[in-house]
Amino acid sequence: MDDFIAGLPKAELHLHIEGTLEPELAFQLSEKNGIAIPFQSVDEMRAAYNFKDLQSFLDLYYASISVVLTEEDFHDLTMAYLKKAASQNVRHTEIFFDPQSHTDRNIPFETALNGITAALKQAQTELGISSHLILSFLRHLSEESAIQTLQQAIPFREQIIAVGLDSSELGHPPSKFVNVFAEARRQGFRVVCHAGEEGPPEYITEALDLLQAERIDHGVRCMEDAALVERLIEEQIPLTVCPLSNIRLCVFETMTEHSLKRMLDAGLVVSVNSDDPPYFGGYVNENFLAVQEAFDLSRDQLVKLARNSFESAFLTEEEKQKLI
Ligand code: ES4
Ligand code: ZN
Repeated sequence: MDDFIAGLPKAELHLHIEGTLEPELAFQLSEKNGIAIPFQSVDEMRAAYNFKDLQSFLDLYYASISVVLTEEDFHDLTMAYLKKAASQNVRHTEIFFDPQSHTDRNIPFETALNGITAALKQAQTELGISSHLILSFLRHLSEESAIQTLQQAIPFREQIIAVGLDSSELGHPPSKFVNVFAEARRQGFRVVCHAGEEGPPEYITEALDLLQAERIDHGVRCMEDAALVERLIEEQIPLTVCPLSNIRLCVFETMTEHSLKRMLDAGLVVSVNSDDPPYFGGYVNENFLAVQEAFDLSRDQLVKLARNSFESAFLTEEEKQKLI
């Protein structure tokens, strides 16, 4: 089954570029940039990837990105992920970046954006992997801060396909961001939203009704609301599920309790993604393997999950056909 999963053409639609920082690169950048990290070794850093909930992970995620400073650093971070993804037969990626986690430490918006987009272009040519970029607002910050971030993105409108919403979910519902998402839609951005990871099914409904989200990130708690599940199927709203992330952040205790199989059986458009791979113990193939083992998924079910990833992407039918 390992070989079968490895051979499947896949799209990865739920991946935070800041969350792809491997400890080895973190130490290299720490030395190069003279920014200390609170760990003695790569092993000690990896051992700290032990989380009790989303917030305990986010605290380390925001602290760790402090070593990434220059355009070249953003390029190298992005290129390292794209090489890994291409090696796993990922043909297309839609990558989140969190500009506020950089502008808040006085790194210009365009430093992050230019480094990331340079790597996306290089990987298209050198690795044959295509990519889109999604600007994600940090939901623990104010809507005003999100509006400022959207304004910074306007000159780069053509390089960013969509806007999203991530970070601490509980207490920061989609309704907090109605105005900024309305403006983003007016500017022509597509819309996705993290919802129903730690937050209740009502946040998924808000993301659909108030933000007009076209795709839901995680959404695993939708199974608590039968009417919502019916709607998600009816409207064919894709859900980008990240199985290892959900286990590491204690959304589910064990993989056999994860809602992915029930979601798939219900007819929801679910895909498998890696979220923040070094932190959660695996890239996309490791995520596929973990769910295959937990649910004894058949080859047909694995093919369905991989096909769903292309169906859920912001690609034209013609672009999809070329990639599969
Ligand atoms: C995230 Cl797993 C997860 N959830 C919400 N926001 C995030 N940012 C990076 N990873
Ligand atoms: Zn995420």
